[in-house]
Amino acid sequence: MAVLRKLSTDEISAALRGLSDWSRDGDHIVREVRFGDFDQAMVFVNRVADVARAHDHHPELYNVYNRVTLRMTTHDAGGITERDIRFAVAVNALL
Ligand code: H2B
Repeated sequence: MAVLRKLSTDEISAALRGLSDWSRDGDHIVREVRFGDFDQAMVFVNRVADVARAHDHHPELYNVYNRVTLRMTTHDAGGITERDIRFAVAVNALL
């Protein structure tokens, strides 16, 4: 499947230029989001869970009080693919 092709460094850089607040950390793309409090962070986590179900693609999610960190990679491909970029676009649309 084409979307499961690992993107090249140049392709990842190009994708990130169009994707505010995400950065690359090795085989992941990463974004941290801060909210006013824990409850707002949890509402966001549940919206992200809906995106995950819709995309059949699942983030690594980390929470510390009002902060949520998302890390995306495609395990099936062993790196960053178009699926991760699409997921990040959908997450940004929530914010
Ligand atoms: N999520 C993530 N982040 N990476 C994957 O490789 C992955 C996934 N694979 N969710 C999906 C599920 C795969 O197992 C199914 C069959 O699409």
